[in-house]
Amino acid sequence: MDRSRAVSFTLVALAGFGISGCGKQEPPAEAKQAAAAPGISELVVKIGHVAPLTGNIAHLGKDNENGARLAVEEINAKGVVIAGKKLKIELVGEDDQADPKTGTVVAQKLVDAKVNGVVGHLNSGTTIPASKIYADAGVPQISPSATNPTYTQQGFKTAFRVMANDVQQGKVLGNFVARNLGAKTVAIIDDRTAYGQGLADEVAKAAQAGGAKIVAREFTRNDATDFRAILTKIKGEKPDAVFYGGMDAQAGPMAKQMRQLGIKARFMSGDGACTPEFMKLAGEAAEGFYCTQAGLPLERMTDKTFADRYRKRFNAEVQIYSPYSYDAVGVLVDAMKRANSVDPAKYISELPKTSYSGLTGRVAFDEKGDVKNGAITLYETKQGKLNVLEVVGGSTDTPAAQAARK
Ligand code: ABU
Repeated sequence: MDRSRAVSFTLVALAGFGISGCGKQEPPAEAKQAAAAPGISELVVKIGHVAPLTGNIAHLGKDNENGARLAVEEINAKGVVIAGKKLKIELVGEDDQADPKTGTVVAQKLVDAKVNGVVGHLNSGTTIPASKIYADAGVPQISPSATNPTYTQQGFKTAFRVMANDVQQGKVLGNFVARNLGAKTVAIIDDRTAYGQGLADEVAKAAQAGGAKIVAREFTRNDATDFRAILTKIKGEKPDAVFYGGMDAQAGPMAKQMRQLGIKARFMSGDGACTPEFMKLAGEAAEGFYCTQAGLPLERMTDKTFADRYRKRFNAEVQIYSPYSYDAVGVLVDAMKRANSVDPAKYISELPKTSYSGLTGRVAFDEKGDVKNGAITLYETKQGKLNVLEVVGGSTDTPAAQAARK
């Protein structure tokens, strides 16, 4: 049986279930759909989405889910046909609370629910352990935001990522602090997560290669709010720059506490803190902050109407990763279309051949499942705004090039 459980319901099939009155019952929700669309043959596909929807980065998790939901709604409205049936995608959302253990629990829940593919998770610390569960079950997974390189280095045929990784991001940050800012001494703090610690290590390597000295290496937690003890230690080292590997929920208050303690060093972070939420939490202390995003700036993406459609649908602004979760859904459906099947066992072989014209540019994967030509954008905060300083790498896909391919 097609493991997709993307059961195609026709009235005849539905009547068949009704008449027999025995055997395996299909889920009532699917039956209801078929009943609501008499005569229309639908192919119901479940796409799982996982991110923290509670806790101190729920704003980012909700943004990821919104991006995936918008893609699902638009694809459903378009009426995509696969194997002669109209695709009806159901988004199955789960909350992993940014916790690695919960991440594996909800991953197993999605596998048990027979999802056809997964977009997620948000955090590297949840994405990496969950990826083994999806790999064992043969369920394709695309993370829109987990940047730790390990995710795609485990040899899983099911693991893909649609944004650049922390080796690329760390090089840009480390190079910038040492060569462009001319920092001779750098203090580094991380939150001991797979993302925060991994990125901090990459930044340290690149900064040292650029001639800077790492004068302090401290760590905190991803639920901490008070950083004054480690910042006081760092102040004694008088670093030219402080880099934080972690998320906006910590980076915001950390920026404020640095300034309160009179630390004049430049403050930097990666994509997890390169967000509107950081700006809100840090307030005036955000001024002079440098950060990177592991992708293109929103205004340089291929579809300039995305932010408006998002705002209209969710009454909220794009945070950071929703364009990538939007594209991740598109990439899964594109592979299903080319395979003419929603069965993971059949469409998975199409994913490595992907050449998808997405909102975030051209999506194609290297042999590990990492996006090819991932961009890194470097930002500086000036007058209360995150301003683009430089875009390094990235695939460009202009509207003209897209039109030419149609
Ligand atoms: N990329 C930063 C946030 C997600 C993560 O990799 O943990």
